[in-house]
Amino acid sequence: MKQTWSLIATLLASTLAIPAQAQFAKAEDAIKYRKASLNVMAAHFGRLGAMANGRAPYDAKAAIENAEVVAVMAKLPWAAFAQGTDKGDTRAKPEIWTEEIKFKDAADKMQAEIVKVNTAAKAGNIDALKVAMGPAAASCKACHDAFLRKD
Ligand code: ASC
Repeated sequence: MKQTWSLIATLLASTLAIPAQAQFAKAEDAIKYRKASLNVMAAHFGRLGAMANGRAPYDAKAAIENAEVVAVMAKLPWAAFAQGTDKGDTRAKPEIWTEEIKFKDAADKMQAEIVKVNTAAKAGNIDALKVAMGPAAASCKACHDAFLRKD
């Protein structure tokens, strides 16, 4: 019985470990991937921000396209914050791995705000977009303040 439990525990542990290991051969690959997805997200979020604050003309179609890219990108970085990817060319703080629930909450919060940005973009209404962009930008900043080194 003892052996069975230890076998189950071993199998479970290896199953849980599969996703990150299967996606990224090396920590460096995971770091590059999460930075790339966050950078693409930031570029498209920035274009929405420019429209929302009047630095760029409002273009309803472009707003929808940018919001859709942000929504897809917003899902990607998190699997790349696997255990063991804390060292290297990264400004990720150790708290990402010591306060995992708080980190996940911050990631979930951002994605929830991005859903609202998409709804606003699809409504074709600049005022709705402005309203949605504030909390979305705040959710980016909250996560950076807690989990991104400043150096
Ligand atoms: C952006 C961007 C971020 C957020 C953040 C909001 O456009 O690239 O990371 O907004 O600066 O405070």
